[in-house]
Amino acid sequence: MGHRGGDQLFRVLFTEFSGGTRLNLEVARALREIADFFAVKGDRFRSRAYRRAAQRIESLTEDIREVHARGELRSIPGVGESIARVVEELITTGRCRLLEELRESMPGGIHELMKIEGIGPKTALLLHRKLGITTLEELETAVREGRLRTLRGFGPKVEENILKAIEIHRSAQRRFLLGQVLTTIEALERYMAGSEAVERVMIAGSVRRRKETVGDLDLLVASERHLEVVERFVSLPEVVKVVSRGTTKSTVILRSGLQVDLRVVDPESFGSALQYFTGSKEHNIKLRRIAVRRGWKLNEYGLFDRRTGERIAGETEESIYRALGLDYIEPELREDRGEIEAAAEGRLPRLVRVEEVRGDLHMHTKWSDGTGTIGEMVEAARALGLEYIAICDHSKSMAIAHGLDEARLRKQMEEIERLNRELEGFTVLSGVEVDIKRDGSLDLRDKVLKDLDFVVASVHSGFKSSKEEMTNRIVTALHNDYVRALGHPTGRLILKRPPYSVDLERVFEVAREQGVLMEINAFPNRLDLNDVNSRAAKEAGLRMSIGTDAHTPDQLRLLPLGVYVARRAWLEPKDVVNTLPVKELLRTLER
Ligand code: DGT
Ligand code: CA
Ligand code: CA
Ligand code: ZN
Repeated sequence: MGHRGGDQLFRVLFTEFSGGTRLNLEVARALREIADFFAVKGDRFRSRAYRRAAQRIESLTEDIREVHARGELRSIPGVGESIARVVEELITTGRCRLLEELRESMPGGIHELMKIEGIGPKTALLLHRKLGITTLEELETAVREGRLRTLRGFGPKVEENILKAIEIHRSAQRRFLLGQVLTTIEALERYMAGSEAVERVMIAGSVRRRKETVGDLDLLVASERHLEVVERFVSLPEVVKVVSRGTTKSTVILRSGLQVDLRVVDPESFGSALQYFTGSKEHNIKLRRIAVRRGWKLNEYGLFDRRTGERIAGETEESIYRALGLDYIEPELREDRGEIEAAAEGRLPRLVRVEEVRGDLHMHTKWSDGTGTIGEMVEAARALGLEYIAICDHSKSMAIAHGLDEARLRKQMEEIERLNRELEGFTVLSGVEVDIKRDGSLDLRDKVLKDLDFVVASVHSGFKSSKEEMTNRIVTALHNDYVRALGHPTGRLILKRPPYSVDLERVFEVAREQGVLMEINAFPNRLDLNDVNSRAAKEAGLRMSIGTDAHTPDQLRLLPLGVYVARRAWLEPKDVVNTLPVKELLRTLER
């Protein structure tokens, strides 16, 4: 990926999150940074122009994207032709070449320093020249060692501010994987429920919607004794900083860097507060519009008649949706992707549920790079209430993962057969995660693939290939008669590696012809296919298989993460083969 600053914008623009004002702020920040650069270069005229434009955009009440869509960027005071071009580039690509060039014209990595609130190019240059500081770490150390106060104009107050800004920068930088925060949430909810003042406690925000990454946690409590609730909240053992403390809203930072927002509401408003703080913002905006059309008002306190002030609904979420003439919309669907229209017309899907999933269709054992024996995987799966698992170890070209060749795979199949004879009410499927080679051929011969219950084929190399090459490679693999599922179909690693470029439409089309399933890989940093692509796959007539890709027995607990993706993709039980009893599953797998 490109430059860090660019990435950050890119994320704001193209992840599901797209809060309007947030984009305005990001654009303004970029313009301001450009202004700072021009100031250092002594170009006061342009510096002032960019700063003025930044101010204007920051105070816009409308999303800048909408202004752009109408072709009216130039009508914003202070936005001339060249600035309009920069803004357009930021909006449409999430990048700004001018800014990137300016950054690169600075010595070393000091543009890193300028990401800290209060450090502009001038200060950054000074820190670099006088103290040789080029990274955030070096800056932090220098402050702690008291070296900054040797410079003119840098007192203890400035130092303190810099430290604070570094901390905030770090926590704002980070989004967390959903899988990383789920245990924290359980602990949080339990801790808060332990207070007598707490009547109800629930996590809202993106976590409740089960979005793949989350910016912060939004915890909601119903209580009549707000003060006690807040006291308990800020005394959480994991808290390293109390950002703000109030009787309706408080915010803390946990040791992990995770921010938690607490809202305390009166019990009769719990439903409307839950609805409001679950979001998404886009979903809520649309909902409010429906309310307004009926002469009502919807906010975190309830649904009210605008004229009489009378309360129409609010104690439960259901009451709100019902009053608005909508079927109840599950949190995972609340992204303004057509769910409100579907709810109005009574055609929402009946989403697949975690407890309907009977088996896990992708995992590794000691035979390749896993840590558990097959027996240990069985035990862990049974403890979770599953009825079957598919063992899908790596194939031989994955040498670092001790991938299996034909002979060892045969041995493993024998072990599984023996095991199945002893097991009652549980089945182990013989599978493999066979590597798709560069030319699209598979890493194991058909002779052995044909004897397996479940063949997952995956790409593990050549991520930089062209779209055409990658598409052909995968399509060739799908034509193999024994492939049953395409493993982690886009190869992305969340917050780390973008998907490889591949024509998914074509992949879906061929998969449908060939009767191949798409995998929803439930590993926390994969979730691949993602929600949007899984929904497209369903619409292309495909079914999915969910697999944890567990490498330890404990990781079998990740299965719900895959189900959350399925739910966000509008999938019903029939769209997910893991909901089938094992006999039916095996029948379905015979192509
Ligand atoms: P995140 O934290 O970035 O993963 O995403 P969310 O959706 O949890 O966003 P967050 O934490 O900023 O806010 C939680 C929910 O509260 C959000 O989904 C909708 C609601 N909300 C927050 N701020 C606003 C706002 O300014 N307007 C409206 N309508 N709703 C808001
Ligand atoms: Ca949040
Ligand atoms: Ca929040
Ligand atoms: Zn894999």
